[in-house]
Amino acid sequence: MSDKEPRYQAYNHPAGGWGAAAATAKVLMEQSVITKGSRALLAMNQPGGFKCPSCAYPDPECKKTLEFCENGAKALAHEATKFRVTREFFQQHTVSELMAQSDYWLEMQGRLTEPMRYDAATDRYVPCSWDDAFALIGDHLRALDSPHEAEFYTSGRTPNEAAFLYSIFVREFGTNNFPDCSNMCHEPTSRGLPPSIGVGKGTVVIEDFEHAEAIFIIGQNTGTNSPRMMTNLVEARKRGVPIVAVNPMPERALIRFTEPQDVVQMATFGSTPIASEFVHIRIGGDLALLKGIMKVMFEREALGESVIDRDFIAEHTIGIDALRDDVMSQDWADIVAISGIAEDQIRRCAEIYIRSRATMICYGMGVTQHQYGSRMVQQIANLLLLRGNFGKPGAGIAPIRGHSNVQGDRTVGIDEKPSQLYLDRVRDVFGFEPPREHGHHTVESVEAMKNGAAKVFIGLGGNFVRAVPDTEQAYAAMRKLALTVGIATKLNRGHLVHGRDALILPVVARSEQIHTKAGEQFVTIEDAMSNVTASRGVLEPAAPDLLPEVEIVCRMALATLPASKVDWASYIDDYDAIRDKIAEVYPQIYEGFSERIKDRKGFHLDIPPRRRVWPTSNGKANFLVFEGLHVDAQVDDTAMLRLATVRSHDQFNTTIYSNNDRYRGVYNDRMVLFMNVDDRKARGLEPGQKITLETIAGDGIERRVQDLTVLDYPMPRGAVAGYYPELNPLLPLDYYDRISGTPAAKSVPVRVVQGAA
Ligand SMILES: Nc1nc2c(c(=O)[nH]1)N[C@H]1C(S)=C(S)[C@@H](COP(=O)(O)OP(=O)(O)OC[C@H]3O[C@@H](n4cnc5c(=O)[nH]c(N)nc54)[C@H](O)[C@@H]3O)O[C@H]1N2
Ligand SMILES: Nc1nc2c(c(=O)[nH]1)N[C@H]1C(S)=C(S)[C@@H](COP(=O)(O)OP(=O)(O)OC[C@H]3O[C@@H](n4cnc5c(=O)[nH]c(N)nc54)[C@H](O)[C@@H]3O)O[C@H]1N2
Ligand SMILES: [Mo]
Repeated sequence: MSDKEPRYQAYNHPAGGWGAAAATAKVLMEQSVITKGSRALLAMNQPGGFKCPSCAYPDPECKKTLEFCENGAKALAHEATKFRVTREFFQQHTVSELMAQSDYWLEMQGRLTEPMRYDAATDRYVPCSWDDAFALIGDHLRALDSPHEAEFYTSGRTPNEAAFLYSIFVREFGTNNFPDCSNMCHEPTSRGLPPSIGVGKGTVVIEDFEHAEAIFIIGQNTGTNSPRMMTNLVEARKRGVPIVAVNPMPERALIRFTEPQDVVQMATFGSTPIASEFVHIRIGGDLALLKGIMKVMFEREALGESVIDRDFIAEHTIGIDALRDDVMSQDWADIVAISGIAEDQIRRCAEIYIRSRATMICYGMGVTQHQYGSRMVQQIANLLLLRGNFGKPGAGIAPIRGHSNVQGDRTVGIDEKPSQLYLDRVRDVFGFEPPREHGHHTVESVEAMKNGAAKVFIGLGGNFVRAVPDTEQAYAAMRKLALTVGIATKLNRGHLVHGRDALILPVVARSEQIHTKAGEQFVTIEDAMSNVTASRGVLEPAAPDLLPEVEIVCRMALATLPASKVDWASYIDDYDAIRDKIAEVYPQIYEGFSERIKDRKGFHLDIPPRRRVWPTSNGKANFLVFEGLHVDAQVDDTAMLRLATVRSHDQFNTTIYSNNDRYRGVYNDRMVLFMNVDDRKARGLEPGQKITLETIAGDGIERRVQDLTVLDYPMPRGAVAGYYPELNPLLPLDYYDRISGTPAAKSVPVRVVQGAA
C-alpha cells in the first residue's frame, strides 16, 4: 500500500507525547525550514519575540524555554516555508487551472511574493505595482453609488494596529460593513454575554486554572485547537481537579494526554487521564444537559439543601425566579432523551459542580455554532451565576477563542454594530462623522453579494469564500463583484473565486520583522484572556516586495479618501502613533497604551465581572431565560442526521497542513463521515462505503456532497461529523443564530441519499 492511500486505524495512545514531537519535526522538514524554523520557534511566545500565529490561547507564564505546541509549530513552519508563489508561477497556471487544485495543494505552493492583478484576457494573475494596486482600489471605491456597496472583511490574524486603522478608514469612507471571522466563530459570546454579565469576553485568566476546583470543557477540541491549554489541564488533573468534558466525539486529548514538555512523562511513556467525566452528548443536546444540572440544583434547594450561592444571587443578580420556573418545568424524560445522557450522569455532573467552590466553564464551537448559540452561551453564564462563579479565583467563563487576535480586532473597532458612544469617540478624535447605522455581518454580506447590493469585497486576511456557508452560492455571489481584494500571506481559494477586477496583496507575516523609515516596529495582539502583548517578528520577510498590513491599510485610505481628516501617512512608519490614537478612542481600557506595552509581559485589559461589577443596563448580572431544550430548529424526518463540521488535527481553518487526522485515526483522506455503527447499519451501509450526503433544508435548493467514506466511529445515535471546509456546501446560508449571525455549522440536518441498499 502506498503511503498516500486512505487509511483508517483507531488511535489508542494518549494524545500529545512523542507523536506530537515527531509531527513537529516532520512539518519543519516538509517546509524545508529546520534551522530557520527551529530558530524562530525559540522566539515564539517569548518576551521580546512574536506571538504564535495559530490560536488565541495565552502563554502559560513563560515558565518553559520552548513555549509552543505541535500545531503552533505547524502554523509557523507553513509561514516560514521556503516555498514561494512567484510571478512565474502565475504565468504557468491559469486561474481556472488553479481552481482545479485542492486547498492543500494551493497552501503547499508557499508564500506570496508580490502584488498581482487579475487579467481576464489570459485568465491569469499578472504582476502589478503597489501604486497601481492602491489606485485601482481607490478608483473602485470612489466610483460606488454608496459606501454601503463595499464589504470590508477581517480575519483574526490581523494585529490591533492594522485592524484599528482599517476600522477608521472604512468608517471615514462611510460604512459599518465589517463582516469578520468572529461572525462565524465566537460572536455568540460577544453578543450573548453582554446582556448577561455586561462584557462579551471571557472572565478567567490563566492563573485561575491553579485555583479551580472543577473545570467543564464543552464543545471544544482542546488537544488540537488550543494545545497549550493541555498544560493547564494536566496540572489541574494532577491536583485532583475533576474535569467534565462534554462532546459528541470522544476527542483523544480530552481522555488521555502526555505532556510533550514533561521530560519524565516523555521518557517513561506516561500520560495523564484528563476527563474524570466524559459526557457523550448528542449534537445540540447541551442545553438539555445544562438545564438538567440546574434542575438537580433547584430540586435540592427545594428539599432544603443549600446548593446555590444565595448571598451572591441576592446582591448581584436579577431573574432567578423566572429561571427556576423554566428549569423546573422541564421534564426529566425530555432532558434525557434530548441530551442523550442518562439522568445518573447528569446528577454526577451536578454533584461535581455543587461540590466545587470555584468552577471554570470553557467552551468552543460545539456551543456557539448552533441556531441559538448565543442563548446557549447565556445558559452557561446562568449555571455559573447560580454558584457565584464570577469574581473569585479559579472561577468564571472561558470562551476559547479561535484566531490569535480575533478578540483584539473586535476590541479596536472591527464591529458591524458599533456603539454610539464609540462612534462619538471616533468623531471627536478624528474629526469626521462616522456612519451611525449598522453594517453587514458575514452572512448579510454574502446576501448583499448575492442580490447585487455589494460590488466590492476587500479581505484583510482570511479565506472568506471557503469559510462561509453554502459554498456554491458564495462562489457565484463573489463572481458578480466588480472588485475583490485578498490581502494575504498565502494563496487560497478566495483569490481564485474573484470579481471582474481582482488583486492579491502579499503581506509581511507575524513571525517576520517590520522595518519602516522610523526603524523596527512591533505590533500588539489581545489573547483569549484579554492580555495585550507585543509581537516582534524575528525572521526576514519572505520576499522584498511584501508590505506590512498597517501600510496597506494606510495606502488604501490615501488612495480612496483624498480629502481625509486623518493623517494616514504619519501612521505608516510609527506604530506608537497608532497606539496613541487607540488610547484616545478607548481611554477606559487603553489609557497609556504606548507606555504600558513596554512591560515585556504586556498588560491585562480590565474585565469588570472579575470585580463583580456588571456593566449591563441594570447594573446587575441577569439570569436570562431561554425556553425549551433545543438549540436548533427541529426537523420532522426520520432519516435525518445532525452533521457537525469540525477541524482535523492537521489544519488551521481553511489551511490544510496534511490530509491526516491522527487522533481520530484517519490518514490521507478528508472526505469522510464519522457515524455511529447502528446508524450505519440502519441505513444498510457497509463500513467504508462511499455515500452522498444531502441537506434537508426545504428551501428548494439542492445541496449535496458526494464520495464521502462512511467510518464507524463512537458518535451518539443520530449524530455525524465531517470536515470543514469540505462540507460547507451543505450548510445553508440562512441557517444561523439570529442574535449573533453565526452559522450553525455544528448541526446541519442531513440525510444519506445514495448507497442505501
Ligand atoms: N490547530 C488548530 N488550531 C485552531 C484552529 C484550527 O483550525 N487548527 N482554529 C482556530 C479557530 S478560528 C477556532 S474558532 C478554534 C476552534 O476550536 P474548537 O472550538 O475546538 O472547534 P471545532 O474543531 O470546530 O469543534 C469543536 C468541538 O465541538 C464538538 N461538537 C460538535 N457539535 C457539538 C455539540 O452539539 N455539542 C458539544 N458539546 N460539542 C459539539 C466537536 O466534536 C469538536 O470536538 O480553534 C482555533 N485554533
Ligand atoms: N462549516 C464550517 N465553517 C466554518 C467553521 C466551522 O467550524 N465549520 N469555522 C468558522 C470559524 S470559527 C472561523 S474563525 C472562520 C475562519 O475564516 P478565515 O479567518 O477567513 O479563514 P482562515 O482559513 O483562517 O484564513 C486563512 C488565510 O489567511 C491568510 N493569512 C494567514 N496569516 C495572515 C496574516 O498574518 N495576515 C494576513 N493578512 N493574512 C493572513 C492566508 O492567506 C490564509 O490562506 O471559518 C468559519 N467557517
Ligand atoms: Mo474561529
